[in-house]
Amino acid sequence: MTAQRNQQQRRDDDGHVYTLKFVLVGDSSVGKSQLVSRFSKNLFLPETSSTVGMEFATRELAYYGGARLKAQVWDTAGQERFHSLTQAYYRGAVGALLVYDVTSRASFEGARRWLRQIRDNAHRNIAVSLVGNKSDRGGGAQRAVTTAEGVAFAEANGMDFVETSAATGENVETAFRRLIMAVARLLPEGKRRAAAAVVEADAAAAAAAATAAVAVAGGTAANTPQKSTSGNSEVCS
Ligand SMILES: Nc1nc2c(ncn2[C@@H]2O[C@H](COP(=O)(O)OP(=O)(O)OP(=O)(O)O)[C@@H](O)[C@H]2O)c(=O)[nH]1
Ligand SMILES: [Mg+2]
Repeated sequence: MTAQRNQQQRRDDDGHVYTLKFVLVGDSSVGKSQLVSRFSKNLFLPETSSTVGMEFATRELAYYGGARLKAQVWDTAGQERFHSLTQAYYRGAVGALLVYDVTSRASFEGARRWLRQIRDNAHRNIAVSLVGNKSDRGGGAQRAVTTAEGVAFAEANGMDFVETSAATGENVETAFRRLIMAVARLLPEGKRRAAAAVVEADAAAAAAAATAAVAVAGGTAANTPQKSTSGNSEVCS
């Protein structure tokens, strides 16, 4: 892209940044933080510790007709002791990823409770997608929840459904992008076009992310708080 076009783009962008807030919910250890890490930085850090409080990462997704779209993805603790934070967490959220672990029956049962909490605390128009994470472990005896059960639960509650692996990257882009599209359908025309571009813009990048090998940054990160793990993520606790 020429310098002239870059300049033009910067001018066009002025005042046209659409920030959409998304939240992740689900039991502790289902992989919420790893999904955010995969989506925002294409990284998987196998030994990270449980989230304390809440934090968010942002990722800018597309340019379209002078509009920029920023996904602000909020991640919170699945642990019970942090549940008093919930109202602030849901405020302004336009989409939610409801995550369970396909190798944990308890986390799938827990998803019902999380869905109730979304319905009780979030805006009534929030788009909710059900995500069965750790599909890389779902091929054998470790699987505790079938794909059909995930589909049935999602259909019964008007949710999109996808199985993902934060470890391999499989379907992580798809999960976020489909949720963004679901939200975009509820937005005014200008924002809708911007969000539509998200899906079209860098399909190649999405495919690359989906097949990316497990990336381990700087060896193991045991006992490292998950806050501020990249330049483009921000912390709010
Ligand atoms: N095999 C596999 N392991 C995963 C995957 N996603 C996360 N994990 C592992 O599962 C554990 C929990 O992941 P986290 O992302 O910290 O879970 P969380 O949902 O954020 O948990 P809380 O912060 O306690 O609510 C970690 O050991 C991760 O490495 C995945 O897709 N596949
Ligand atoms: Mg976490």
